[in-house]
Amino acid sequence: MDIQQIKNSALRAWIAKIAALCKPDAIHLCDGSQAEYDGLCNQMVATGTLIRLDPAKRPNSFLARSDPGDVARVEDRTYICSLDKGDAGPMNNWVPPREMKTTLNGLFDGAMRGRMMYVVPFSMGPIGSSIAHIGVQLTDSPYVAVSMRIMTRMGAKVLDALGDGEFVRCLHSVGAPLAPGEADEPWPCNRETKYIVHFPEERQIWSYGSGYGGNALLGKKCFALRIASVLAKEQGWLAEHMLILGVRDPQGERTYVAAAFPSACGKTNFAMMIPPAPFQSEGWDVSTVGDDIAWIKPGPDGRIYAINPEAGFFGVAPGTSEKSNPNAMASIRANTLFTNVALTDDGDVWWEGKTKHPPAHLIDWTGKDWTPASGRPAAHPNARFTAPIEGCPSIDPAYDDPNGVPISAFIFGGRRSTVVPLVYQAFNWAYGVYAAATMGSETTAASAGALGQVRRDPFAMLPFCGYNMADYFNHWLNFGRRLPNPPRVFLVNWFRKDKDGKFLWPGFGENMRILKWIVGRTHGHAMAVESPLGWVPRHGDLDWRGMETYERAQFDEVMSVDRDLWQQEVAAHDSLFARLRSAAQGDDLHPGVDPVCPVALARALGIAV
Ligand code: TSX
Ligand code: MN
Repeated sequence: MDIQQIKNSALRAWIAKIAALCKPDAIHLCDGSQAEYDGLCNQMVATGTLIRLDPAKRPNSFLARSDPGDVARVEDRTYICSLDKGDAGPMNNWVPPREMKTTLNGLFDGAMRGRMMYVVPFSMGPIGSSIAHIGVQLTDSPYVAVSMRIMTRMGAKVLDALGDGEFVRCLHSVGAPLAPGEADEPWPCNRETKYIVHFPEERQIWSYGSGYGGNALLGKKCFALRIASVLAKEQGWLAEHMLILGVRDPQGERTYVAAAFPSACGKTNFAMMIPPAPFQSEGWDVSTVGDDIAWIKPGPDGRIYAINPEAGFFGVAPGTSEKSNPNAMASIRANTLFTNVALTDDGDVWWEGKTKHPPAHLIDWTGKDWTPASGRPAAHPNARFTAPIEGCPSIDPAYDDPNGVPISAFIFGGRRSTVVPLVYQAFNWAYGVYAAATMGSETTAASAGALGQVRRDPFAMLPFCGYNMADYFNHWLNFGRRLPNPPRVFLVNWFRKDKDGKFLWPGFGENMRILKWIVGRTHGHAMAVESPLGWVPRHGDLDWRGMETYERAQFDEVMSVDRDLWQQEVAAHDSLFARLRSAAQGDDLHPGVDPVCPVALARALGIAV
């Protein structure tokens, strides 16, 4: 396909402008075909960027090993460059947009020398859906181009749908221009300089220096969360870091819920959950609409409708197994791009937690020989699979429905070994917003910083909100006020432990018992009692079939709330809000913020503080 064939004149002009700046050797307009994908993968095998896995064991699948310094999102290099600093808020890095443009224009000048510039038109959401939006990514990374084909609807059909319409401009370079005749690296990137920059008013993303995941696949965190959250606030919808799942009851009625969890809480596992045997044989079923991002808009009937803007899974490999997530394992059986996992001697992949016992020999994620005695992980803890959602056995029948699916409940959760009970239902929308805003999760070995510290992650959006977090809370409060029958809000914690450090709840498929109660509550037939925190199930309000050996005392413990600990919890909530409040008050350029006061809200709700 030729650039001149593009009908959208603004797109043609932008491509020409960026090509003049970045000076690539040539331009390739991606049509999104299988032949194009195969060609790019073969080319990357030839240059050493990809290793083809054994076609019998992993058909049409590849392994990539990144630069060891380019293995995760770089939050300290991520910027929201709104015109007004107050619009970025205290949780985002900010630089005046003009100053940042000067810096970036310098970095991108000639950045694509010696490389191809790929033009990647993509739709976030079903093509033509009124909830979907279109972006175009310009990138000098073929790895990114093929990843975008898995993770989004990509190619010529998107240009047809775009017509003369608006699109989000996504510019990406690995930031490693080649001198004439210079040999390329298998994973080019810029080891010194990385910038992940959002210009919300201009609907633009400029990403420099990294080829990895959320830094480089700009449709995902950068567009579908940071830029889309700004669009959503302006236009009255929600762009959220949420999975979407459907629960089919034995009568065949499907109830959809959206759920937000911080990282390392098993979001993908929950999205693909398999109900226990007694539920299955009765006709209960859980289906997957998405595992990471939800775009949610009010419909003409007063309900709210969600789409998954993505078309694939970019999941953490370590910990994924036939035991923890059989649907994920089936999803990555073929047509999958693995990054930073270990390579087995027979051309397959392995990672920590995939099997109980590791193979006797592997090539680790850095390309070195590895044995169980090596004393280091074989896969990087943030190793990933990139796989099309079509390969997922639990894919929901409405996954591709342009109308989206109606959301009946929101679920929020974190990893808390103490304090927070297994489940409670918020008394009302405003209280649900408060509980989601004050969500916290304990750091794990996979996250940076000290182990077991509670880190506040409001709505699991802390790294992904493209504007002021206080404005975001207000947007949520307003969104619910405008709905005649807002979704019910639930809080869960699968990770409560006893005094000996043992998990009090088995989790995984057994979470179906909580999910069934949640669905029952949204339809007004499941029973509950009022507690200081919210509506909670009594033992008899949950379906225990198949789990009769779970002791009543254990349920009481996993549901228990200690008054003194909860007071400390509320004090921690208040210090989070104080951060937002002082930032708003200290910034006289931005007087419009109306911060939420948790203590006042808690008192109004009758919680002792
Ligand atoms: O994903 C998890 N979920 C949600 C599943 C639908 N994990 C894994 C989190 C790491 C990403 C969980 N881990 C869950 C959970 O519900 N619960 C736990 C804690 C746990 C771990 C092991 C056991 C029990 C609980 N093992 C036994 O009970 C034998
Ligand atoms: Mn995520």
